[in-house]
Amino acid sequence: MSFKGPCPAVAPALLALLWLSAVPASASAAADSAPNIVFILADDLGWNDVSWHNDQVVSPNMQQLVDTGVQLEQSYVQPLCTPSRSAFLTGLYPFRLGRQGRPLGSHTPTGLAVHHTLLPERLSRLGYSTHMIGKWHLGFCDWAYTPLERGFDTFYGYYGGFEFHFSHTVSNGYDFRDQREPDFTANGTYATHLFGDRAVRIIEEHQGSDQPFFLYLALQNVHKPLEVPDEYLAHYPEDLDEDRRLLLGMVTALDEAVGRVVQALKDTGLYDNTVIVFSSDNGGVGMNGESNRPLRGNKSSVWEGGTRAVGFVHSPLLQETPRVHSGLLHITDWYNTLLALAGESFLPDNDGFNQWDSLVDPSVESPRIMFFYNLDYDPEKGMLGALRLNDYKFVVGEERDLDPGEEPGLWLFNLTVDPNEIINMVEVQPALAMAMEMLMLEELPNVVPRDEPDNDPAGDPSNWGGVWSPGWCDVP
Ligand SMILES: *[C@@H]1O[C@H](CO)[C@@H](O)[C@H](O)[C@H]1NC(C)=O
Ligand SMILES: *[C@@H]1O[C@H](CO)[C@@H](O)[C@H](O)[C@H]1NC(C)=O
Ligand SMILES: *[C@@H]1O[C@H](CO)[C@@H](O)[C@H](O)[C@H]1NC(C)=O
Ligand SMILES: [Ca+2]
Repeated sequence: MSFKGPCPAVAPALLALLWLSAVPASASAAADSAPNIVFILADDLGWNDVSWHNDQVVSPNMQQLVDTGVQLEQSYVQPLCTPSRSAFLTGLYPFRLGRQGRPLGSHTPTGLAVHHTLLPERLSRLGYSTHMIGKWHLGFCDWAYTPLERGFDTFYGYYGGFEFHFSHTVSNGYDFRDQREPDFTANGTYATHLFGDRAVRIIEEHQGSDQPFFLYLALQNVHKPLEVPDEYLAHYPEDLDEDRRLLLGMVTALDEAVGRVVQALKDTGLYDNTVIVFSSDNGGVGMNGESNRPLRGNKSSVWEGGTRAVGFVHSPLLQETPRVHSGLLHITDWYNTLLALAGESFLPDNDGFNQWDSLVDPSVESPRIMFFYNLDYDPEKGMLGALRLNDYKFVVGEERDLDPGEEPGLWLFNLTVDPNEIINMVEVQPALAMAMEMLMLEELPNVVPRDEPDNDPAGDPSNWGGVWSPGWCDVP
């Protein structure tokens, strides 16, 4: 089974390009001792919400990592939480998993299909200890869907998609666990502080150990509801839009947690052999109209504002830093990239590429030239989604964030000259538009229908002592 195979119906030039992209990834030689991996995923952090894109933002710790690391400027994710997290942990496009649609709700009786081996399980087989902190959002109606059954040795955080940051409740239930047990001691403490504390503790526990670790730190900030301890607001002018000020305060709190992780790595002597990756899971919601500026669109859409993520890699193992990396990278790439880094010599066949060599060495180009922003089929609307091929992006049927009077249709953009998706080239380059549409149509038979069963009241916390809990669905 090959997911990257080219399609015979396209022009020969395109075909040649695609063959290039189909060369199997090879694992690079692992470091003398496998490095520790810290993967930090921010929630709903927008393009314009970090200090390296907007000097109003106070994020000095992350800025420091960017200033001494590799800033990712062409790093793409899915438009929403559950799809991005599914892609990260499987190396597969969400449309292969039925997860290309809406994020999972806490009453939804399903989860990330259990027959896929997730990244932590593979790292575990390579000798890593594996830790997950923060937001899961890949299903919990049965224990089989939860982090400790999917390859993580430890879990500290919440199962759902969002909740209040101090009370750890959403709707009528509490959602916060340490391993498998509800942890009521978290009640009243800001989640990002708790997650920072736990990350520091895990790092300290590894001091002096020969065993490498993988820490997946899925921070709650800056997802709504907008809540942050007052101290972080002091960094921003009082006359700023109130929501904007809260959101930026949440960025600064997130930044502090990142800084504490780095300090703990340095204090324990683990820093020199650690790779830190940072990414947002999707673009900002854009309620205040500026979080992804100047990109078009917001979270939930395939426009750049929803999918072009802020991110960086920082590690003493990287060469010729600082630098800005403009090679194409997709969230499915981390699976094979991190496995290669961990010393895996037989990388699985999935939608991702091993990007490690291109991240380490500026003379190595990204192996990726194309990716699907999303792909889906709706019986009434037909094909939906977007495809990237080198400079070009082809969009089908997007309904969100349209200009006044604009209808969902077909768009073609040369992002190299038009990164904000203003000039539709469909009429100017119809052959290219058609070839890209063909590539999407060819892939359409591989789209697994959305796995979106109706909510099940059996999952309601009123049946489970007021806590969102597993145990109320069947696993197919
Ligand atoms: C959390 O603490 C508040 C204030 O003490 C209390 O009212 C609430 O019931 C607690 N929540 C849970 C789930 O224990
Ligand atoms: C989303 O982004 C656009 C910019 O493309 C902005 O004008 C709009 O207000 C945003 N929409 C929402 C729903 O926040
Ligand atoms: C996209 O625009 C850039 C900048 O003008 C140009 O160099 C490039 O050739 C264009 N891409 C294609 C494939 O036409
Ligand atoms: Ca998100």
